[in-house]
Amino acid sequence: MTAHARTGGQILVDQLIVHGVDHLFCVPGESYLAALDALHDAAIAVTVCRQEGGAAMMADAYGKLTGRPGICFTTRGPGSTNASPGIHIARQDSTPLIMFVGQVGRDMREREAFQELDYRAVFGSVAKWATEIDDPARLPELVSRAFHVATAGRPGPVVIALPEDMLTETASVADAPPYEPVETHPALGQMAEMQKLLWAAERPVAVLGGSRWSAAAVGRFARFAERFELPVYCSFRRQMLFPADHRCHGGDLGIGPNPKVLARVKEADLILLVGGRLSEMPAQSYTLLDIPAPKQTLVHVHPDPQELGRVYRPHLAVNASPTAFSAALEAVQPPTAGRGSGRARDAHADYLAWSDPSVVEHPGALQMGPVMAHLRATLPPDAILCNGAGNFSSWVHRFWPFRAYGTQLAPTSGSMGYGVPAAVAAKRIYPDRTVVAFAGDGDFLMNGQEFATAVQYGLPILVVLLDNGMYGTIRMHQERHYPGRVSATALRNPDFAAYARAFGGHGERVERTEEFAPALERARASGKPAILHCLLDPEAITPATTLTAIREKALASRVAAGA
Ligand SMILES: Cc1ncc(C[n+]2csc(CCOP(=O)(O)OP(=O)(O)O)c2C)c(N)n1
Ligand SMILES: [Mg+2]
Repeated sequence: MTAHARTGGQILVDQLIVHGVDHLFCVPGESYLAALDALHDAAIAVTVCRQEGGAAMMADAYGKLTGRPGICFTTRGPGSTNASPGIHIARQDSTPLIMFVGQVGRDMREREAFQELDYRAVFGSVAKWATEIDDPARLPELVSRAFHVATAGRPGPVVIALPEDMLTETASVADAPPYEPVETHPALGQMAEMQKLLWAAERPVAVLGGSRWSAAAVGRFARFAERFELPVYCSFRRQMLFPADHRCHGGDLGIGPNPKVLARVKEADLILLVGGRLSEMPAQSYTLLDIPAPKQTLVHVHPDPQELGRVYRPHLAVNASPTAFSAALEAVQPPTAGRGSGRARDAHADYLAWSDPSVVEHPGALQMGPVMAHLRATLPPDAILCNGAGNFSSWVHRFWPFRAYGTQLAPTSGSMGYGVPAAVAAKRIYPDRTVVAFAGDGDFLMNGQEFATAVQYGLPILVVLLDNGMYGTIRMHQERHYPGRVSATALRNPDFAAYARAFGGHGERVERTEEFAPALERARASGKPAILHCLLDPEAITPATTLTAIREKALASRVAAGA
């Protein structure tokens, strides 16, 4: 294309179009008015949010669902620092994301001008790359680099600061070509070596995690698992990587996992770890495998060579993206004398028993077993389930069967407040899909204001808000370590159903099991964003135990220890 003079703001927005951006999330600021003006006429759906944390989490959700960088725009110091939890999530969750931040004019820098920040310093350790663009003529080059950095190897967040006067200056420069994510393919010799190891193994298992997957890659891995009769486990909050109704699906390595899953992974003689890092949570505080040399034969497949050998010394390290690796699996042959379907079948039977909602009972008039059973019976299999952090999320992780890629939005980084913004983003991207956010009473109020964004854009998300009147997770840990000494974990909550109505949504209070189904039906029929304010007995602290039982166990072990 012939270059004609454009403002920095226009060049920037033109680059977004070139790289295929169709949505972005922002809170406006006077620092990037020229970019906002260029967006006025661009074919990009802009979602204006209520807080930058919400905008950045929406961008992360976009990245998780599409594999393309989620884009957010925030203003200087207060805006960008508000966005920081979303940047941290994208880092820990390996999500491609680019945050553009307004910056003071170039002629004022280094005076600590109004809201000035040194973005390279502030975001340098959390982002994959943090930079500032001084010259509008370099926007095509540096924005192109940002898309490559965000998506290459292990994906992650990029932060780009835009001095205000750079955005209004004009330059004549050609657009960059669209970015191409760089694929890393396994070598033929490595696939042959893996086949040899798999043939020699008696109790192999697969563990799937990380990003850079796709529906096609999941399908290919499933066919490989069938041919090898391989039990497959998903990492913490990566349950959409293998269909729960597949006969080789063994469950997930989450918080409070099925003890049978841990036993099977520990007793495996070969672990095929694809895409994930087996970090603290899935590795059960790093107790699952020995560090640095696991007893099991470890075949580690990861798109970033720096992750291979970082914690665990693999027997075979394969630097490949899950998409490229899964494609190469089609050529790997199972042993001719089949291993029989016993191990995969038993693992799947363990999962089915563990995830059956009819087996749980806990104190209180509202029972989560029937609630989850009702959701399983009424929501479509491609519904997108979102959550933030807190014990409430264990109801989703254990009892919702994730059956398709692109149906789970949950922070492996354990950041509270993720569920509602993720649901807003999901519904904005896929208006025809059912989108449900699970939230705790603590979790909800971290970014619950984005419910207003759902109302503003007419996005009928459903929020199932589990209110136990406390930061229950922390109370649980308190009872374990300091039994009976409740400190800073109790919450006095608003009427969340009235909150929903005040925002222009649909709100209902659910106190008893039998009230849930009709309330859900009314919520869905309303066509509005809805909150079901569910009152959960504080004793129902996990699907497996009560608060009192945890406290008594801790007190008893103190007595036993002579404390
Ligand atoms: C942003 C953030 N702040 C604090 C924490 C620590 N934290 C983890 S879970 C939790 C409590 C969650 O409370 P709630 O949402 O009510 O869920 P519950 O555990 O009661 O089910 C807290 C404070 C966190 N993970 N993230
Ligand atoms: Mg709570």
